[in-house]
Amino acid sequence: MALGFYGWCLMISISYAQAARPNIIVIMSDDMGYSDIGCYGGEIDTPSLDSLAEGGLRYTQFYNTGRCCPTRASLLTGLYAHQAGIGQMTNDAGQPGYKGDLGRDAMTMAEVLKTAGYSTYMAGKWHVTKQLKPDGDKSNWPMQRGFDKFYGTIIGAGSLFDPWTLTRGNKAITPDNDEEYQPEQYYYTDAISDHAARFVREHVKQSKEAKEKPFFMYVSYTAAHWPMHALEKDIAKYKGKYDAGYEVIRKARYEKMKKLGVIKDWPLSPAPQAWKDFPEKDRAWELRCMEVYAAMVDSMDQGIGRLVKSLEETGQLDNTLILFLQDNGGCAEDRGRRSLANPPTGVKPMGKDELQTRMVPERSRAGHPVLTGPGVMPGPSETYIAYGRNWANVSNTPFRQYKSQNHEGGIATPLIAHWPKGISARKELRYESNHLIDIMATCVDLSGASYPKEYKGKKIQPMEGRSLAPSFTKDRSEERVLMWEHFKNAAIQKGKWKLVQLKGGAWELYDLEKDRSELNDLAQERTEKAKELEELWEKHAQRTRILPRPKSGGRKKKK
Ligand SMILES: [Ca+2]
Repeated sequence: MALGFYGWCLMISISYAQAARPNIIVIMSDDMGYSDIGCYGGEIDTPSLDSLAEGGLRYTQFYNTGRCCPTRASLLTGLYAHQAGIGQMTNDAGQPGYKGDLGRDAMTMAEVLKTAGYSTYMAGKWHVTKQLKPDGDKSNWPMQRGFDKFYGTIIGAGSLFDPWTLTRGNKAITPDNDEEYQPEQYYYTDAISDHAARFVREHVKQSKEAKEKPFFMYVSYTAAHWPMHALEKDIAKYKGKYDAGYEVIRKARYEKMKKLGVIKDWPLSPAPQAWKDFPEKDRAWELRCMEVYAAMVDSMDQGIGRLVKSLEETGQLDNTLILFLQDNGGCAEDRGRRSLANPPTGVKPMGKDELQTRMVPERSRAGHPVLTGPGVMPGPSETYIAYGRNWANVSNTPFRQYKSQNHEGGIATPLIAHWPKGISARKELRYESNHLIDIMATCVDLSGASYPKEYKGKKIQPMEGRSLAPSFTKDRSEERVLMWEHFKNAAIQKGKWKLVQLKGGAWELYDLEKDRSELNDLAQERTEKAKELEELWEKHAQRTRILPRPKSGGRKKKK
């Protein structure tokens, strides 16, 4: 059939539009503070991320939800976490916002981008379902929620040498029995990076038709979530780096951040403990915790470097939007910071096919007991230790509070955007306020997808966010309203004002332009503003399924 002139024009414009659509890669790390990576002020060596920032944009006011699973639910769906069904953890706490399983009236970015012809890949941590059993219901696992390929973990935490719920596609595997991936030494961060790079190479090796499709990839690291597990070669690089103690490192970061422009001249929030007050006998152990933490971040950055190289070598880098962000702030949890009362005895090596069934293993695959507490030097698989509150405070420089809370220390994250073909800015900063909900809107915008109203017979909630694309050129001035809630930590931001409460306590009011460290509470001074924001929070809380809250409080008993 002859196409005629207009037919040809249409063909050309369609193929141009398709060729112009970028690949999209969202990289997220786990339990890291706003100041950890080099281009946001940290002393940790992150040349790959720094180079992405040099070639693109850094957003200085981007927000997550403050905790692993709600952040992933929000990121994947473009909704607030409660709307996606995961306001707290991945257990069913009863109310609609707290089902602990990704809702069916929400779509993942992979599902939406597939409707626009994208190939979809994922490597890393899923953590948006309560269904963990390898022989159970997998309807909310990555392969059933829009991904063509998946390598990673279904649950939120575990050993980095023997991850709990390690899965390829839909199949439970162990580091020892996975025929497709047998590195010299298994380390989860490397495994995630290697699979991300492999998916890129496999994508371009496909048939010509398949290769011309753009792809979406979600790379969800567990670095640097506890336990402090890293490879000795990476830890060695940081030996002695933190010997000066918390205050010196924190001050150096603070000054560097101001110089970089990622913070303004806000005061430095107080620290929970001075270095001189930390017990001298345990200082070598405390330093080692931070050295391993830095090594975990370093190793992730090396992996991101390998991913970028795979894009370069396959000619994909120029038309790939890479976004890097963190899922919540530095983590003050004290997991593994006390010695075991009864260390396991008589443990045996694990068989090749024996699945890891614990978040905290009692033995390594080689058959050594897993130990915790001061004196047990973290790093290897036979240890399970968090880096603790004091280092988390350093990670969160200059902000207050930690992971799971809605003060800036809990919810502020770097966001790096790199896309040579689509972002002409180089090494620029953006100061406007954005949130996880905006990533879906950005994907829809750039892919040309039309966001469905219905999917698989279910009505789909509309997206909450706005596309980042206009900010690729310059900051926008529109006044935004953003919401947070997690275990009765709550906040609302409207323009420069933020109302925030800790565990259901009194509302505090801050002027974020002058005081993003949240040290000067204006709630008593500006009562009308506080009241206005509180009413707005209540209104949005009804709409976004924060309310009604679970009757039980919703916490699952510790295993
Ligand atoms: Ca996390």
